[in-house]
Amino acid sequence: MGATLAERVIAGDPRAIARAISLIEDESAAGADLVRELYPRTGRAYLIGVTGPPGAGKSTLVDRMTGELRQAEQTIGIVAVDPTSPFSGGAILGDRVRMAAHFGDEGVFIRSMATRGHLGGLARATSDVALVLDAAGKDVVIIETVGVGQDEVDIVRTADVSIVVLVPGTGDEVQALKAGIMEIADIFVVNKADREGADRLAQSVVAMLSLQAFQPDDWRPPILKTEATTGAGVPEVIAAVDRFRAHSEAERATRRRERQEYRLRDLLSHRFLQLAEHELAPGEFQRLVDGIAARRIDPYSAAGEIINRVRGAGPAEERHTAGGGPAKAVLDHVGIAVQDVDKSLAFFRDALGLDVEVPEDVASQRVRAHFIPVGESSIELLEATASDSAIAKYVEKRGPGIHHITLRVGDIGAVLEQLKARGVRLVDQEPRPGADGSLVAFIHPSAAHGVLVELTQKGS
Ligand SMILES: Nc1nc2c(ncn2[C@@H]2O[C@H](COP(=O)(O)OP(=O)(O)OP(=O)(O)O)[C@@H](O)[C@H]2O)c(=O)[nH]1
Ligand SMILES: [Mg+2]
Repeated sequence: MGATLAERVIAGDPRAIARAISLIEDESAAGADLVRELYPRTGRAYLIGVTGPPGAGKSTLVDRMTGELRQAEQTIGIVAVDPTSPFSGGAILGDRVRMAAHFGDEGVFIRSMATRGHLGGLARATSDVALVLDAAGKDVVIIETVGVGQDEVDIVRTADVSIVVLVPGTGDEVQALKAGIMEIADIFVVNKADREGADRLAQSVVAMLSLQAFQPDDWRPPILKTEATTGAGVPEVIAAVDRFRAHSEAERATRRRERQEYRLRDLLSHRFLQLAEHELAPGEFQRLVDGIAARRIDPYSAAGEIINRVRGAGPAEERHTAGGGPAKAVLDHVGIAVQDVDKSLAFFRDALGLDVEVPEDVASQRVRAHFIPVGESSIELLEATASDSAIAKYVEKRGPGIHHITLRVGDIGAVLEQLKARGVRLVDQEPRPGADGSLVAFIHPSAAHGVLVELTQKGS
């Protein structure tokens, strides 16, 4: 008694599995907690992805494959992603009927998932469901998706083996090629081989593959003909999966790592969006969208503004100047105009004991520059190499000394806008390209109490 949901899932209890999947589909916090608990118990199941055009016979094939695998005493979890499109509005019911053969078989767990309601998080929800089935001890997890959207294709692409199901005579061949699912196939299945055109379709796949250069050790995707309704050709599909599994043993870790990376990125973008929505005032996101529609702001600046807002709400030590204003800047460097870079380098090295690296001069705009790192910031020594350079004029007029300070900001465009709104006199009205992909702009010394202030935004 008193076993947790995770424990019951791990024990393979079908009702617990169903409950766990519902939690995940609801995108509830409980679902995330559950995945956290189950994750250490995953990684054992072999993940088979099956995709192809609507109505290609994927579910029928999966059903037949399940029958074969059950004979080999493998336990199976099936996730059928239903696009709820006009093509297959009845697919959930259809899947249930077709899968009825396995009804009551404890070794098979079948679940249909709707694409709708996941707000682009379909891949995430599907992988989490696959994790549940993996943790529940299923030997093989099969995911069926219709190969029409990027999400659906990605789900299958990152499986341990990807099966692309094609069907003759419907013009689907071309459609499938367009959907970009051809290049993800480890195994091609031409289903409905009883129909006319199956051989021609198989030939066109052969022709397509012959355009690719395969090394002798490379896996060359086989093209298998099946008649899923009768089961003809299905044992050959299972045999091909076995061969691929043996062949790709070494690469499987890489493939799985790719899958984890994809998941992490997907989760991160999802969570970042949530965070951004949380940081913005109600209706603000929509106002930004309105602004973009009305050409008041461009999408890049709008995104930049949102990112700044989220950054401003970051860890406490970064928060003291929340709001993304100019004060959020950090000191990048202090520029000192000198008569002779080498002599002043020697001073900073010998007298102050700073680590002066081998001088790596930046020669531009008629100056020689050398940076000395000091903690998070640095000192930039500037020597004029032409008598008409700004540095030469500065030294002539004022003697050597501090020439400018450079503040690093997150979004230089936004900072300039704020300064303009305050009527601050600027040397540069718009950011201009600096070194290493950075953007720079100067504030006029008359506005900054006699100091020439350079703003910079690091290149990404
Ligand atoms: N003639 C013939 N019909 C088949 C074959 N395989 C499947 N079908 C039929 O094709 C129809 C669609 O099969 P499904 O298995 O639902 O196809 P699906 O690809 O899962 O469909 P969606 O999930 O809706 O995209 C059904 O009526 C099947 O009976 C086959 O090999 N030959
Ligand atoms: Mg189906």
